Order: sequence, then C-alpha cells, then structure tokens
Amino acid sequence: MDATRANTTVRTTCAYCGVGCGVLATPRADGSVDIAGDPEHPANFGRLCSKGSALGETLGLDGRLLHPRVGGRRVSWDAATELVAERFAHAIAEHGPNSVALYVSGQLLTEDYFVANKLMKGFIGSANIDTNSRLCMASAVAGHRRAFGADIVPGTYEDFEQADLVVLVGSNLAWCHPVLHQRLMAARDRIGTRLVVIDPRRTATAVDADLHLAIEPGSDVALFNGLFAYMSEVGAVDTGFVAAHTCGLEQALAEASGHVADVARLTGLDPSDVQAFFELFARTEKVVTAFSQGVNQSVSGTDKVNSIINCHLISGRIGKPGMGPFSVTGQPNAMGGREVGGLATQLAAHMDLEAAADRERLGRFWQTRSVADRPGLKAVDLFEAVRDGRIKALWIMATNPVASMPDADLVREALKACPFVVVSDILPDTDTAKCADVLLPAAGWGEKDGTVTNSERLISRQRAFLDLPGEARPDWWIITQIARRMGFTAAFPYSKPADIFAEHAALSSFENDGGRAFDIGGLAALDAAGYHELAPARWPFRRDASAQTRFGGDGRFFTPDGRARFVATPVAGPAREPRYPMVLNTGRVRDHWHTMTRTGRSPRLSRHIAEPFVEIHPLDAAQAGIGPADLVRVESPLGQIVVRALVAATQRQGTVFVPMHWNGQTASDARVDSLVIADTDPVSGQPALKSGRVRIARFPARWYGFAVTRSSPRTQDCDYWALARARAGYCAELAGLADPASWRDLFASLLGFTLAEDDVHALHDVQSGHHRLAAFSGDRLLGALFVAREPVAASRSFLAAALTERFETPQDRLALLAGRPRGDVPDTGALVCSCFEIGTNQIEALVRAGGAKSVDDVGAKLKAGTNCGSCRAEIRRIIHARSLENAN
Ligand SMILES: Nc1nc2c(c(=O)[nH]1)N[C@H]1C(S)=C(S)[C@@H](COP(=O)(O)OP(=O)(O)OC[C@H]3O[C@@H](n4cnc5c(=O)[nH]c(N)nc54)[C@H](O)[C@@H]3O)O[C@H]1N2
Ligand SMILES: Nc1nc2c(c(=O)[nH]1)N[C@H]1C(S)=C(S)[C@@H](COP(=O)(O)OP(=O)(O)OC[C@H]3O[C@@H](n4cnc5c(=O)[nH]c(N)nc54)[C@H](O)[C@@H]3O)O[C@H]1N2
Ligand code: SF4
Ligand SMILES: [Mo]
Repeated sequence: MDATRANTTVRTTCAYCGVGCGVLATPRADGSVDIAGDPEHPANFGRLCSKGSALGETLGLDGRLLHPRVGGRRVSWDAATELVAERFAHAIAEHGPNSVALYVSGQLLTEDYFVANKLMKGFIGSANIDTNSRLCMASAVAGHRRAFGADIVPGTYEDFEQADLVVLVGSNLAWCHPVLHQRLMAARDRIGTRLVVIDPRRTATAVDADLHLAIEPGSDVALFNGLFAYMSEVGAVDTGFVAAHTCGLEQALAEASGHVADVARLTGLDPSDVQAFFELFARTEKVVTAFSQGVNQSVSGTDKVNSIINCHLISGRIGKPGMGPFSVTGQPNAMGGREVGGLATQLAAHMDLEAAADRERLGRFWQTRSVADRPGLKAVDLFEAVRDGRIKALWIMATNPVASMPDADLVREALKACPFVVVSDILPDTDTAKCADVLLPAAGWGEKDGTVTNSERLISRQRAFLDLPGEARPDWWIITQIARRMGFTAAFPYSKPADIFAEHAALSSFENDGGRAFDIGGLAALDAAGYHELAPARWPFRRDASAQTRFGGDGRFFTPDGRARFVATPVAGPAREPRYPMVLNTGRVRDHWHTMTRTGRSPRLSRHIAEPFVEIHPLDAAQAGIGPADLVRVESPLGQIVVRALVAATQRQGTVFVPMHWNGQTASDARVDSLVIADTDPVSGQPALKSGRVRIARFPARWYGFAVTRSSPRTQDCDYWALARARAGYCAELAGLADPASWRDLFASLLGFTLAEDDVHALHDVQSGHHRLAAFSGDRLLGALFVAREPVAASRSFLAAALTERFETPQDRLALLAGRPRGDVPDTGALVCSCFEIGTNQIEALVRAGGAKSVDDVGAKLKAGTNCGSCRAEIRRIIHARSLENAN
C-alpha cells in the first residue's frame, strides 16, 4: 500500500444496497481496513448493517482478476483494448450497429455508466445497452413514467420517520435495506408508527408488523384496486388535488372493485384483515407505501406500481412530509443508472428515446449525428438475440447474468454461442466470466472513485482508499480507452471521473426549462477539488439553486399537461401449470449479496445462512415426504436444482422460497435462475422472478456429510455440495447418491492430497453408517469429515472453530471426533448476530436462565443486535419461542 494511505480515514459510500450509507474506511499498514458508519451521512447517520460492517473482509486480493486476459492468457491493456475495439468495429461494419450490445449494471458508478451509455447510444448509434436494473427497477421506472411523466421517486427517508402508517409491499426491508428499516423502527418506538407488511412469506420484516397480509403471490393489483375503490366509496379523496392536478380517475376506478369479499377471494386473505387494512389506510393521512421486488419482478409489475400510486393520488398523499409512494431501490447505483439512461429504452439525463426533440438535443450536446433512434433490446430479448446469432459482439460489465438472469442456462448457452464476449469484472471465475473471450480487470469498491445515487435521490461520492491492484482499472477508464480506439477520441477526452461528472451535470440542465425533473446543473461547475470534496447532494440541484426536497407536493408533474395520471390496472388471474403445481418465490437472505462474489468471501457473513435452501410449508413438505434438513430436488420445466429443506410455517402453502445467491462456485446445483422461465411484464420488460412454477421431491441421498477443510475442498466426488468460508478455511455440506468405495479415499480426495496413515483419526460405525475422519498436521487440524445416513447433526460452528485450535493430546483429537465441544470451547450454535458473532445457543441460554426478556436485554448482556440491528427480528423470534416453551 502507498504509505500515505495507511491510517488515513476516507469518507465513502457502502458498496451494497440502495440505502446508500456513508462509510468511513481506514486502511491499516497491515493491509486490513477498519470500517465504520459515517455519522454525518444523511442516509445512515453512522449506522451500518451486517453487510456494510463486514466490507473490510471482502477486500482481499486472493482470487482477484488482476490482468487483462484473452482466451485465458494474460495480455497487455493495449492488446486487450485494441482487440475489443477492433472486433466491435468489425461487427458494426459488417452487420450494422445493432449487431453489438452492452449489458451493464446498477453497480457501476454514475461516471462509468455515463460513458458506457454515451458510447453506445451516442456514437455506436444503437440502443442495445441494457442493464441488470431491467431485472430490478424497470417496473418502478415504467410505473413512475406512466403516472408522473418522469422517473421520479417523490419522497425521502425522512418520510418513513414522519409517517403514521408505513405499508411495505413485496419488500423484506429488515434484511434488504436494514438501515432504512432501523430508522423506521426507531421512529416507531418514538411515535408509534403502524406497520403493514404485504408479502406471501412471514419474513423477518413481517414479524414486526401490526398487520401481515400473507397475500397470494401476484395478487397485489387486486388488493390495491380494492383499496382504491374503497377510498373512493368512503370519501377518502382529496377532491381539490384530484381536480387540479390529475386526470383519468373515472377510467381507473371503473377497473377497480372494492368489495372486501371479492378482494379476499382474489388475494387469499382473511376478509377481516382486508377490511382492517382498508380502514387503516383510508383514515391515516400520513402514509408511506414502500415497495420493492415483490412488486417489480412480476408479469404485472408495472400495474402493481400504478395500483399503489393510484391510492396515493386519489388522496393527494404524495410529495408531502410523511407521505407518498416510495420505490426502494436495490443496487447502490440503481438510481444513477436511470439518470444516465442506462436502460435500452431511455436516453441520458431523463430524455426520451422516442422523442425526436430529445434525440436532437442530445446530438447537439454531444456533437454527434449517431444518436440511437429506436429502443434497444431489453435484457431478456437481448440474450435471446445473442443466442440466435443477431448479436455478434457482447460486452458485460459488473453483473453476472449466468447466475442472475431468468432461464440462466440459456444465457450460458447464448454466451458460448456468441462469436465475441467481453466481461469486465473483479473476478476471473464467476459463472459469466468463465464464458468470456476477453476478461478485463475492473477496479473494485475501495479502489475506484465516482458517485452513486440512493433511493431518495441523494448523490454521494464513493472514494478510493486503496491503490489499484495489479493492472486493474476503473470501468470508466476501460470504456474510454476502447471508445478512443474505435475512433471516438474527441468525444471521450476524460482523464478523471470529475471530467465525466461535469459533463453529466451540464447535460442534465442543457436546454432544461424545468420540463425535465432530473437537473443537477448546480453541480456542473465543480472543479476537481470541489468534486473530490462533494458532500451528499439531493437532486434536483438546479443552477438557480431553487431547493426542492420532494416531488408532487406542489401538484406539478412531468406529463405534457403537467397532471399526474391515474392508470387503470386490470386484475390478471394467476397462471397455472398442473405438472408444476408450486409457485417458486425467490429473493434474498440477510448476509449475502446477489451472486456472492463479494459476501461469499466473508467468513462472518457466511455463518448466518451457510447453505442454499428451499423454504417449504410443513404440510407441503409432509405431502412430498420431505423432512427437516433433507435435501430437496426443485424441478421446473427448465431444469432442476438440489438444496436443503427449511421446513417452516413462515412459508405460504403451495409456494416455496429459494434464495438467489448460490452460484456454480459455491454449490453443486443451486442457481435458482436456471429454473425460472423468462416471462416478462408487457410494459416494463422486467422478468417475473418471483413466480416460477416448480415441483419438489426428496433428493434420495444415500449419505450426508459435513466437512471442514483448511484449503478449498475438492468436491468432484460428491453428488451434492455447498461451500462456505470459515475463519481459517471452508465448511462444506455434502451428500452422495451411493456410498464411495472408501470413506478414507473420499476424504483424501476432498482434501486434495494423499494422507499419511498416522495423520488420520477415524471412527467408523458401519452398522449405523456413521463415519468420522479427521486429518492433522502436528497439532493442527487439516480437515474433518462427518458422515451419516441422515442429515449430519454435528455442530457446524464448533467444527469450523476447530480449524483455528491446537490439538495437543489424543484426548483433544478424540473429543473432536466425538463432535463435542471441549469444556473450554462452548458451542455457540447457528449465527444470529454477525457483528458480534453471537449464536442461537448463547441467546437461548441467556433467555432460559431468565437473563433477558427483551431484545434490548439481550443487547445489554451479549451486545447482540446493538450494532447493525439486522438480527433484532431473529432475536425477538428466539425470545418469543422460549417464552412459549417456559409457559408450557
Ligand atoms: N441482504 C441483501 N440485501 C440486498 C440485496 C441482497 O442481495 N442481499 N440486494 C439488493 C437489491 S439489488 C435489491 S433489488 C433489493 C431487493 O429487496 P427486496 O425486494 O426487499 O428483496 P427480495 O427478497 O428480492 O423480495 C422481497 C419480498 O417480495 C416477496 N414477494 C414475492 N412475491 C410477491 C408478491 O406477489 N407480492 C408481494 N407483495 N410480495 C411478494 C418475497 O416473499 C420477498 O420477501 O435488495 C437489496 N438489498
Ligand atoms: N431469481 C431471482 N433472480 C434475480 C433476482 C431475484 O430476486 N430473484 N433479483 C434480480 C436483481 S433485483 C438484481 S439487481 C440482479 C443482481 O444480479 P447481478 O448483477 O448478476 O449480481 P452481482 O453478483 O452483484 O454481480 C455483480 C458482478 O460485478 C462484479 N463487480 C463487482 N464490483 C465491480 C466493479 O467495480 N466493476 C466491474 N466491472 N465488476 C464488478 C462482481 O464480481 C459480480 O460478478 O439479480 C436479479 N436476479
Ligand atoms: S443498509 Fe447495509 S448494505 Fe445497505 S448501504 Fe447501508 S450498510 Fe450498506
Ligand atoms: Mo436489484
């Protein structure tokens, strides 16, 4: 490290979710980095969640891509960029601009995103650039544009704190936006905010709700249409606002039915719950309705968004303190991507691809005649075009579509069939990077500089606090080099992110008389120092400095007549597929991020949930003959995966939930998107990632195993495996359909080396099928394997900790094989609090001993739940379960 960096604290922004928390990062001389929340950042005021707090554990360089590679061989940057430019130019010359494509990401910084979009839509002259935001925010964008005439999020996080009622629709806020959730819960403690959660699953977020509506998947439109009609009937209408600032009320109301009985039937809810929700919503003025992927990722995603907005427009509850519809964004720069026009259907700075005046304006600004004049291919269509040969050259940046796109095996096939695939990533071996002809090493979080925009339109700086490793380069630099080599030198003169930001800001106010909501002209004159120092700034940030915190409160919208639109949202029936009777719901867990390329490297984050799973209602599990912790085959018309059964009444009957995180490096067959058919919303093109159709069956494992190993285990001899990082090595869950010829050989192959007789301790009970093996080098454990006929019951945390201990006596080694913690090493159980590494057993013991009656008591005694707060709902669940037990 550059010595000047050591011990210097840098203000930056978290690499993960759209809450956009400010982070203080302090690199140390030993290569570690201390991470703390930034007390001055207005998104988090010093808080961080478990993922943010563990950012320091994800920065190591092992496994990083540090040099450009062509066909697997290291080449110079000159050679790599020349090749990419030449192949793209060649495809364009032969087959036209629409024969090339870019697939980018809401995890790029605004500056990266801006130049990628400029290259494609302004100079190559095609709009074939789409982004993983198509899988994430496209329905929200389309819904905003239909209702408001522009992609605006009207409110701010403060509204969550000022509301009397917060309705969370298809949002697991406690796990996915934990710091915003914490702000909400803190406000609730002060002012008694009512909380309604609408989610088919009883999530950690739903546990805390006053009312949880475990809705039939996909039926949100029926619920909000019902609410809309009810509000009209009971007169919860702001007639002045509706008359002066909206249009389309009658047509929209004609589509909606407010009969509670109908709504209950369509949504699968109890009529009294529906009634209670309608009454509460109608009578509460200060309501925030926040929504996320349970809304967006649906064939009716855009209609869901508009059905929610309709309820806010009719009551005029928008753009005022404590009220409004609020789209919670996923990725750190989901919003920035929308500002630069990252979607194939938009132009930069919120200009409209389909409006000639906007295209001409952009051409004037960029001094180009090549502005794309028709929308490009949306993600699902784009990979379809790659597969059928229409796309000859594809460049993927900062996203892993072979793991995250629906019909993911088809995406892999498409990449294999494509004549030229370029991938810019920080890792060489993601499922997608493995399909690349050219790999370009990108700079990662902490190494790069730029800006991101969070859910509440706050633009914050991400700042570098580490040197660029190897030959890694920031994405904007890579794109700029290739643009120049394609002949666009004058249009890509950038030497630093500040140059790009200045152009982006200038474009936003170029010929903008207030008709375009996105205007940050007030930041266009920042010089390099001003950009370096830029404090979090909310848009709009106009040149005339007129302040505006929210949109819509003044009744002004961005449609041609300035009025907001009610949109009629018809109710669609659920699709049925008798051979695949269950609905496959997918999403996130608390401590992992997407395809695990970063959080998978953190031992701490890997302990909360260490294995891919399928959550099944007990009755469905019983019917399929699946017991707790069995392995399950989840099958769809597209393929199958094998994951662990989590049998729980939190799941709605007839539906299962599988997390999206596990990839080809962390599990044998757990890429859930290989099961999901690529059905899309007709308006937004966003895929329905929460409503696959599947059937489930017990995976007929002959044996189950659990192993800990010091180095990465070789799992090729196991039919099922899932890996997680541990403090000093790895944990592996294993299973096989047939016994191996020798358990010792299987163990040796797992460890990857031949074992000397003396180094192995083993216990075999052939009768019961229990086998336990451990290999030592001196007093250090190299690895251990526990095998059983049923799911292995040994304590994972105890065995993982054994990798860090010394085994001096034969008794110590025997105790390990017995699977028993030694007296001095208590078994902490499954991890609950990642920040302080507190497990279930510790919390249960405290509660059982009468030492804690509340989450705060647990915090006072064990510190659990007192830092990021992400685990408070789980602690509450443990206390609740124990108190029931004590009562019985
Ligand atoms: N820990 C963690 N946090 C993250 C991420 C991560 O990977 N890990 N990713 C970030 C990103 S990019 C995003 S987009 C956000 C996503 O944040 P969320 O949208 O909150 O997360 P998900 O788990 O995808 O889905 C939310 C909920 O939608 C529910 N749902 C499914 N179908 C329906 C339905 O038909 N109606 C309703 N009302 N609900 C339904 C699911 O049961 C699920 O609990 O999280 C961000 N934060
Ligand atoms: N079934 C199902 N599928 C889903 C979802 C779901 O809920 N269910 N959610 C969808 C949603 S909302 C989203 S947002 C997507 C997310 O899906 P992806 O975008 O595929 O997820 P990530 O794993 O975050 O991929 C980011 C990639 O960028 C790399 N990377 C990290 N930093 C940098 C950098 O600075 N530069 C470059 N060039 N690369 C970098 C990482 O190593 C990683 O390979 O998944 C979607 N897929
Ligand atoms: S809530 Fe957590 S993941 Fe999201 S930005 Fe804040 S610290 Fe990062
Ligand atoms: Mo997302």
